[in-house]
Amino acid sequence: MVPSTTKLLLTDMVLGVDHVPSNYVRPPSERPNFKDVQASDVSIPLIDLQDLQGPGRPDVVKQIGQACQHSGFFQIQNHGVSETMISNILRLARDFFQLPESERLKNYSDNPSNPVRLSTSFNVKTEKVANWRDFLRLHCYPLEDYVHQWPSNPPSFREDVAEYCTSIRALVLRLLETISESLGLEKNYVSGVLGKHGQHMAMNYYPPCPQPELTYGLPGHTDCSLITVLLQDDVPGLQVLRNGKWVSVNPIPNSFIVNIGDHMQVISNDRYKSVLHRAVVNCNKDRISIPTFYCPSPDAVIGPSPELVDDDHPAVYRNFTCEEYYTQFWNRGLATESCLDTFKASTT
Ligand SMILES: O=C(O)CCC(=O)C(=O)O
Repeated sequence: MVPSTTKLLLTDMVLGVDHVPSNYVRPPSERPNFKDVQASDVSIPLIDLQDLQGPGRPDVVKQIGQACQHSGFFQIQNHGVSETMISNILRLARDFFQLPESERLKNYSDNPSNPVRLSTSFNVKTEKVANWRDFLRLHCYPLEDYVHQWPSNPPSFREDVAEYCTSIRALVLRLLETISESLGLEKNYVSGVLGKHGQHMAMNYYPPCPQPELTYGLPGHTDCSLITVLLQDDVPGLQVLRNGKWVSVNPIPNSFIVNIGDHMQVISNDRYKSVLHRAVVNCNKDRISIPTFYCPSPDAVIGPSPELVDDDHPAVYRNFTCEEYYTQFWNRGLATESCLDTFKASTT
């Protein structure tokens, strides 16, 4: 069957394909290589946040600090976001991607700086090989600046997503306090250097793929965020690089996956690592994931915390504005070399 090349979105294009079109096919050396992936949940710590407000707090802080240092990723349970809200947001995302094409396309944009953007792959303007993903990306903080621009269909979209964003922001702020403490910093330190703060959310939709061994939902990348809080449905797809091996993170119902992003790596002066991860696809089931990227506002200046710099730990990065970083991130496309290399402190 000949795929329709006239479709803007993968969701509509896949209806007619029984093979992966050539513009999605990775060169052999860059393919997912499923037989080399470790199937394991144990290497990504699962941390219970129940005790964060009680006498057990120092232990939770320690667990989070160790996870940030050694894995760059951890999973959380008892995080305060209700099961109802979680199932509701996953259903809403699915409902959005099942809307008629003409309704979805009202939100289409290929401009990465657009605060509401339904698009496909990663950056269709710059990339050479496409990714097996459609996504809706929303700016979410402050809510009142953005909600009125969000999709109005499904009808409860704005209200439900706004509630979800508010809950996730509260969770992120608790996590940032904990992470600050785990670095030996004052608990409001990280939140205090972010300017007005920024919160972006994506709803990723990965349709079933006839040849998942040839392509990615998203290839290996690190996140343009301080931390990312990811919700995934019950279909596996996320893989994390650990000790040079890709490890799949199998979904645990009602948990979130938290990872350190590039900006936290900078603030921590490389103590905490922004780790490569990727999303693979499969031939049977579509998959939804909903990452929230918590970030500094564009005018915020980010650099290593002075308290984490000394003669034994010289500053690894120069100070830079997040605007500079965002421009680099979106223009270069997803790549396994970190975008942070450009922001390294001069050693001369
Ligand atoms: O779908 C996933 O599990 C990962 C998503 C992701 O890494 C991203 O949206 O940046």
